[in-house]
Amino acid sequence: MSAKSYQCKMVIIGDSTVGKTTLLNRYVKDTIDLTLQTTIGVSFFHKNVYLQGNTYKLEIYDTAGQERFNSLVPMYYQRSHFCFIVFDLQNLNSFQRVEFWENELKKNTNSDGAVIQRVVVGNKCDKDVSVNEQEVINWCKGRGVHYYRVSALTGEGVNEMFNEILMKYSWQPAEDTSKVGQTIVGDKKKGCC
Ligand SMILES: Nc1nc2c(ncn2[C@@H]2O[C@H](COP(=O)(O)OP(=O)(O)OP(=O)(O)O)[C@@H](O)[C@H]2O)c(=O)[nH]1
Ligand SMILES: [Mg+2]
Repeated sequence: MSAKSYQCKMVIIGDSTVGKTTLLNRYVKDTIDLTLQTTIGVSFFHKNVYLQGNTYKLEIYDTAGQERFNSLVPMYYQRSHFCFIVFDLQNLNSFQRVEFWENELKKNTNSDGAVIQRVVVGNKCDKDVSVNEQEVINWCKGRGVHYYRVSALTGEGVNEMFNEILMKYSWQPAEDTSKVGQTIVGDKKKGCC
């Protein structure tokens, strides 16, 4: 079977300081920047991943968690395959805010019937966890949302999370926009595994 290439759009949301940018730096560059500043507006990450003989071209939008940027974020939900809602396992308030972010996502999508896979991410699992994770698991189960615990600082669980969501969950690839050489984009079946 010939190797194929798929395009996948992702967006990452959640309160300020939960570690969204650090998580993407860890995943995309396998490094973290301890002098990192709060994100202003939105920044963009790109990564090619090779899994089971196929290439996945990821476009990932890193959004600002600060309230003053809230109105900017919804435009990045459009045509996304996955939305990561990140909270800080050390900060109960950031988990309580996950519901706010999920509602924002719901309010601003579905006009075209597209399904976004929602992934709740508990970051900073390298520190003493103060959020009750059973509550998180129950919250996610009740809503059909996937849950992962990771540490952007140590890298624990990060690659595993991205690999698993790409391979395990159903997502509809983007339209074919590149058609370069032998690359076939956009014919991945729903329900990939
Ligand atoms: N201990 C620990 N600290 C982390 C981890 N991830 C991020 N941090 C720290 O948390 C702080 C905030 O991280 P950012 O990645 O800037 O947070 P953000 O969610 O992008 O924040 P905004 O851009 O303001 O929305 C930084 O001091 C990071 O070093 C982690 O996994 N463990
Ligand atoms: Mg940031």
